[in-house]
Amino acid sequence: MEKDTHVQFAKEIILNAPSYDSNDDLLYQLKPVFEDFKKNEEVKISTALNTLGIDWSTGKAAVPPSATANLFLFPPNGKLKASEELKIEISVTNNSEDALYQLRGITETKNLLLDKHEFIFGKVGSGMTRTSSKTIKIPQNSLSRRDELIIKFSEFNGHAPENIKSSISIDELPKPVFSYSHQIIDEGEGLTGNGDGIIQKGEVVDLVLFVKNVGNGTSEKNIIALRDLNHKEVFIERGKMELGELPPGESKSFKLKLSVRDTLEADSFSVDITIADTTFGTRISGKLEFNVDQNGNGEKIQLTEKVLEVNDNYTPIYNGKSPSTPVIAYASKGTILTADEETQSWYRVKMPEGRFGWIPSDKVEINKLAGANQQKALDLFLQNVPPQIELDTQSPHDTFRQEHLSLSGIARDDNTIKYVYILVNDDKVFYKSNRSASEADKSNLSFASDIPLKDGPNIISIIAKDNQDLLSTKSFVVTKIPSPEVIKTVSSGKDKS
Ligand SMILES: [Ca+2]
Ligand SMILES: [Ca+2]
Repeated sequence: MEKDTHVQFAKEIILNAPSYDSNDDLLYQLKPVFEDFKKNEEVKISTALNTLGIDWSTGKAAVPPSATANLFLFPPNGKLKASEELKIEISVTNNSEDALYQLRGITETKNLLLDKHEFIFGKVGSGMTRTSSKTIKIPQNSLSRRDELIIKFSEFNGHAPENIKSSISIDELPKPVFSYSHQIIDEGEGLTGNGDGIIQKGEVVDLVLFVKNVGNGTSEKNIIALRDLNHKEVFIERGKMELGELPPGESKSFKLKLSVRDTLEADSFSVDITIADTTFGTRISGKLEFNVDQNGNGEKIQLTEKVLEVNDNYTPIYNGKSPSTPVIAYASKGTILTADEETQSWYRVKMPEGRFGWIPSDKVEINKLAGANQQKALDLFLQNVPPQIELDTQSPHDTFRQEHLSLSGIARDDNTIKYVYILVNDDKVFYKSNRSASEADKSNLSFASDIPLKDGPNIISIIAKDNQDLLSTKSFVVTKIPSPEVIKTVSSGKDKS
């Protein structure tokens, strides 16, 4: 606190405050205090810069010196990816007889990350070249964008070199996209249940959550949150978990204990789920819904040992012995399954990781020739997959000085796209519904729009929603620079006299 310049300054004023009649008087009387303070601060700055090898002295130049400034960017051309480092190096060469004093440069750009960085050169003597550089790390989650970078100089005697400029183009990193499925298991160690895959009152079941990364980037930091369980008679063991690293195309599963009290009267309950990548901010949110069977067991379950062959393609395997339970896999024609329990109209079949599913008995034949070892692991069916958005242009952000941006692409879904809309800085500029699409076309929706741009950065977001209300967003920044102002060339005015 004592070292803080403002505190020091205030202290100085209070200690030196004389009696006064008006504010003007006070300011007049305090002038020497201000001057002293300024001088002291200048000495401090000067000393600090000196230790960095910068000469912060002042002086007069008889002849306005001429200097040339150069800008070097690394990577060259200022093109880089998010998470990489950008090096800005500026050198100033004094081509004249007299020195430049307290020379410094400052960056000016619409990309706030790169804006207002200072480059201190100090005194640049005749024929000398001084260099100053800075390295800036682009955050992993930076959106794609291209910005103009201007370096503005200032010098003690007003003899600053002319502004120099370039552009910086950042490509975003591929992002993770989550999809998920769930299943309950109501029979096994530590569980209380009848094994029919349907929740009844009084059961303690495993809730298995599957998360798959269907995006193109790895998720490193993430969180799964379960919230707003809508019944007090239901208890879920954990509300928050970390997924851990999840590369593209890979999936992970979690088991949580879920207890349903005997006193539950409702025939369903739900819990909200959010899976979010904390680096990129990509997330998927939805509801896990559970039906509670109030009638008890229904058909009697018996142990069995049978090898089954699936009759048709796309045959659903359900979580429980009811078509109202979630589908956990689809089996193709000829798939061999092993049943360990049966009722009159259902078989319970073995699934990977000690799980099980149910298939209607009229969808399979008993295969006496095949062995139980012929059952192959069935692919997990992803119950909740968000839409994918593809743009026709690779780098729509790589542009300047356009009044409009023509943007087109397609949104695709594993099931049905509801609509696509486009935001520019939170203003909706485009909307297209898929309501009139035929059954064959409902899984995709193409879009095209001429988007008006405003001066400065335009954050453009394309958002697609599917029939499960799952959202996908694709965002980038297009910076529109107004036509360059006509810079007046003013003669220096300081005549040699
Ligand atoms: Ca059950
Ligand atoms: Ca979907």
